[in-house]
Amino acid sequence: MLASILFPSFVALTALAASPDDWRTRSIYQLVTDRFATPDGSSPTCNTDDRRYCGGNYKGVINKLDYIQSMGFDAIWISPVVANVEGNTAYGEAFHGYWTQDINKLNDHFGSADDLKSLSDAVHKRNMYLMVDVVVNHMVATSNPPNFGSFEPFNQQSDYHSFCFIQASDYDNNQTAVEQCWLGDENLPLADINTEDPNIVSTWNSWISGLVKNYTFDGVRIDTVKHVRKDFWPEFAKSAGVYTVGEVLHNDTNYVAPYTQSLSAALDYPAYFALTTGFQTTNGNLSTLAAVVQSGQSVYDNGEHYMGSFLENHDNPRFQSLTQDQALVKNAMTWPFVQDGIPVLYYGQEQGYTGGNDPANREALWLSGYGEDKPLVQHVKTLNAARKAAASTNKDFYTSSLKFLVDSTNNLAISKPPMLTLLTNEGSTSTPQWNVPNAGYSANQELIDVLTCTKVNADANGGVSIKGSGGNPQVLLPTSALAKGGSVCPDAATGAQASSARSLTVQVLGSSLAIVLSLLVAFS
Ligand code: ABC
Ligand code: CA
Repeated sequence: MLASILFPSFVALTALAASPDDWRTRSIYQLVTDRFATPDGSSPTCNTDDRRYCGGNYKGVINKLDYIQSMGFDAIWISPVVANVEGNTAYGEAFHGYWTQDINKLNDHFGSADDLKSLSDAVHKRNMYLMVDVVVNHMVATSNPPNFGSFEPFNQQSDYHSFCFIQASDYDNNQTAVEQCWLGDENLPLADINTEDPNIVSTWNSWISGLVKNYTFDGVRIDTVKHVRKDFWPEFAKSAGVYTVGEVLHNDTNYVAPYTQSLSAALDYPAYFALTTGFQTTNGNLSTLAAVVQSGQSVYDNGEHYMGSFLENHDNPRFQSLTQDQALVKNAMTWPFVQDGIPVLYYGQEQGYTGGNDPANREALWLSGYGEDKPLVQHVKTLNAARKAAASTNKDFYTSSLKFLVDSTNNLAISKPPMLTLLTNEGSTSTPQWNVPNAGYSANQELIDVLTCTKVNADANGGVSIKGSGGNPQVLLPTSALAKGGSVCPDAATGAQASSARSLTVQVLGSSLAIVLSLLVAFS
């Protein structure tokens, strides 16, 4: 009896819609559903050049949740889930999920509706979040003109903007063309949906509301946001009812900014461009990254908070196809975990994958063997843990905005108390030097670089002056911010014992008790 009362109340608690504030404490693992894990743990060959389905699916993801969670991720972004065009096209099969044909059916290459619900349940049981990827801008056509009758539900020519391809020159000076002409090319046009039509708008709004509820998604990544008129988005986001993060593929913060007013946030493409160019060679300029981020802090609706911060994704060459200097790689990888927004790591980065442009950057992860002893897996694990440790000692960690205390061509010092991150693009043969006179620590405070567990003391004024080695980044935290017996530098940690597991149990029992009590009151 008691159990039957407790259990549904717990389920109801975890099913509360996740807001931007809920997401800001999270760390997201982006995966390509077809390429992450097979259901039976087998390792079929997967030649990225073939652009074919390779056999990953929802069951595979469920079986590998330990791998994701043990790196410290507490949210997952999966590929679009709806039914796509079947068979081979000019650019292969729709294994990535972006080639919609029917918005009311699922892509059964990834599993059944029940499989997707099982994934959602399995993710929630671990207190993780699930983010779905959605496309409202277009349907895929295998001919031009398209066979409009093959689309569901938008099966009339009048449901689409009249045909024209977006031209490269439109991107800078013709926003109407960006919104109303078509993506794709003659080989595979992306038929551009008439998102000005009120019936289509209301279909999309009820569709997203239903999708999120049906599978209990906690967040939505929205594709091709800049290709749909801006005033389409507020109602759509509201109908989703959860955190929404938009893909606005542009390098200018001022171009991206307006979209942060109607969606919870955007993927931080402007910072991405500065990040990759800043770290891909020893000649990059890190002060550009600082300038772009400072601009974002002032022009985005919530500053850089809630933005999705990433180094890699499925549309761009992997960072290790640009450089394999491991010091540069570690520095660049550190950024998303030490800034104001939400870190997003693209699957495979932790395994050192080196694929270039689409389709080479969509390698099967099973070919890596999911080794957890790899240096970059350890790097990611430490960064996730450091972020959580910083937040657990400073309740304002997530809500406060970072400051660049050093922003030179080759060195950055990023303060997000109690964390101080030192980055350099001088490369693995360098011995970088950071002088940060006003780091904000107390006099002689004992600090530790969590990446190497090397201790250092702040000076009498709370500043730090540090000579690094091997061009490596440093992430400094007070030793008192690390829990004794925790996962980060346990031998040096002086902070209180980790208690999160215990406090979660107390919370759950507490809320269950409250519900039992209110039931008793209701029935008395
Ligand atoms: C397929 C093949 C490719 C082939 C291509 C022609 O067709 O796989 O090998 O080259 C999906 C699939 C892709 C597929 C496409 C088209 O569909 O995943 O494999 O490519 O069939 C989103 C998704 C993406 C998805 C789609 C379509 C959209 O993340 O995975 O692709 O649903 C534009 C869109 C952007 C879109 C991206 C792929 O294309 O805006 O939403 N991504 C400029 C433009 C951008 C443009 C970008 C790339 O080029 O401004 O709008 O993105 O074409 C900066 C500037 C930017 C500039 C960049 C390159 O430089 O500030 O403006 O971007 O400095
Ligand atoms: Ca459009």
